[in-house]
Amino acid sequence: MYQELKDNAELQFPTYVRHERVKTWVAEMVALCKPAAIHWCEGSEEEYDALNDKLVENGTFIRLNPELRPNSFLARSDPSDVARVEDRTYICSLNKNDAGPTNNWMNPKEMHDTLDGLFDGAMRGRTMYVIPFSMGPLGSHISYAGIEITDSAYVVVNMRLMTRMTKEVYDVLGENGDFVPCIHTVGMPLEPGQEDIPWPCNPDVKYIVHFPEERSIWSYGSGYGGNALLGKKCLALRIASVIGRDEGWLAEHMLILGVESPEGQKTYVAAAFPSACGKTNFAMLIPPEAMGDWKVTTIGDDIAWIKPGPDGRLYAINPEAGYFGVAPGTSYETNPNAMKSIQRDTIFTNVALTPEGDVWWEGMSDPPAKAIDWHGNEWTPDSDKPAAHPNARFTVHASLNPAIDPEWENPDGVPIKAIMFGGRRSTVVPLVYQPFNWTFGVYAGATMGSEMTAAAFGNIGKVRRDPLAMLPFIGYHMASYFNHWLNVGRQINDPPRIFNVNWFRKDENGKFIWPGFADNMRVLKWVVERANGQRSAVESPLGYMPRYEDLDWTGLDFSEEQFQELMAVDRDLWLQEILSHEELFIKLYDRLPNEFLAMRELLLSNLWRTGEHWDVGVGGYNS
Ligand code: SAT
Ligand code: MN
Repeated sequence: MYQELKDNAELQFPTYVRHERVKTWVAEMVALCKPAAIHWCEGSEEEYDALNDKLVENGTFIRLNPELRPNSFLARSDPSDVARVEDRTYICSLNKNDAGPTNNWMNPKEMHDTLDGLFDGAMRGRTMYVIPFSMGPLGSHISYAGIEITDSAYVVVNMRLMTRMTKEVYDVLGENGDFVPCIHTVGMPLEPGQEDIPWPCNPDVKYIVHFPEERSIWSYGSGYGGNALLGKKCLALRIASVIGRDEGWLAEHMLILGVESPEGQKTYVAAAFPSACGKTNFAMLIPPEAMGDWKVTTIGDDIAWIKPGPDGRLYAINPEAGYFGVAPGTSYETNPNAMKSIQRDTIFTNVALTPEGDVWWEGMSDPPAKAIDWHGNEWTPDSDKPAAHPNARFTVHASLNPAIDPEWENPDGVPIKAIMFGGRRSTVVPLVYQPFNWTFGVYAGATMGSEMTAAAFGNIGKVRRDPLAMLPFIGYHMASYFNHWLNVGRQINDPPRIFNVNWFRKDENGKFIWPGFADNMRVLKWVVERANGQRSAVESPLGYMPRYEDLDWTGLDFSEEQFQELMAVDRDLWLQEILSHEELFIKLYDRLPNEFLAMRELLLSNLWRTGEHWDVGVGGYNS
């Protein structure tokens, strides 16, 4: 339903909106933002097509060649608006310490005053869209509804691919169901007669704000990704982590995949890796043919909501309905399923345009002789700048993934048997180990880290601790979050087995030792069999480890010496590693679980017991 709002026109509500709080809130936002029109989104295909046409007309979208990429579009953002802005992201809890030392905080009242000022008239000359969406299958007891108000049509069409956006959400809400109000503006009102630009945003002022007690989200000034598609990181992680803390479940930055053995045994695994560690690739992995009839299917590639079930196991859903994947580096070699998913009905942002009207990015294939880069300028392979922005993205509905798991929309979720943690570490951390129990596993997750690769972070090679890959996404005190994980473990009698992996260890010449990608299936197979109690292991100082003969090497030439090098535990390096865990713990001291200090002591005692250099070939007891 569409209504122009000239001269104090009275706001009309669609008949299907029967929820008083929704009506009052939308009316308040109209009064504050002063849009020229309001569009109540319903989620239909006609609506989607019409908005895409409008975006093409406005110059935001370029329609790609329909023969090469049917019903697909390219958007180029403002060069200042290309990624999440962590330094402009706030958790405004009443009590500063509830946000903890890893989050930006401002007093909620002060922040509301600031935002009221910024949002006053922020949508002048624009249409306000009201987007009803469900994170998770509609009506599932694990799902949660949100309503996003935005003045960006680009956000609407992306939300339609990334969430269940439908007016049926209002039926689920009824007259007083719970929802998370999300308000977003690009922060660029149009004065009378002012022409719009393809990517409106506010280059100077940005705020991504969460009010955990109110369970509301306010976002100002950016139109890009997680800053603007508020169902994703803002709702499904930051606000949901608070709801999960209060209600006894987990909102995690994890992919979920299914593994089917040649015998037909199905096992579900969740995994947390920091950004730029190949989560989407792992979620869509195609096992090496030589290993036989193993299958990997995708439930989700970024976020998992995990709840204890009545049988004492943990069940997970993917709250999202689509993928917002990094394009550069995606190819038929690295991720064939992703390439097949984006052949049609896809929105590309900040990739290059070929002369044929198709897309290209670094790492996709041999470069085209010429292209138009993400700035809209002519580009050739001789250019010294990349054709696609390194954070260029594709947005596509999950149903187009050829490896989608048949249970991906099961409202009860899937039972999680194993949880994997991993970072990008060129030394120290072995290819795979299984911490001794849930508590050790939570410690491993809490202390995971990645070496910084982007020069922008400074200190290339320094380890950035990214606990459970949630550093930018936890909505409360990080150490309370560790306690919450320990608590969840106490409430289930058959917790998933936890594993730590590192695909990125290098040899003394700086070369990756592990081939990665499809061959990660070899590790995944061990993980799954171990979680199902079908494999013995060796006890290392860090946890249980596979011996060389425990991994399936069919079709891969990988020597026992190489394996030893990948798995070795060097005591002196681990002593430094544990010292650097301390740096994190000291920061989180006031709420740190006592157990973590005991874990540290046990790790130290193990390392001293097993000697200077522990190696899986010589080591340990079997168990
Ligand atoms: O922009 S998103 O937050 O959706 C993706 C990311 O930066 O991790
Ligand atoms: Mn992510």
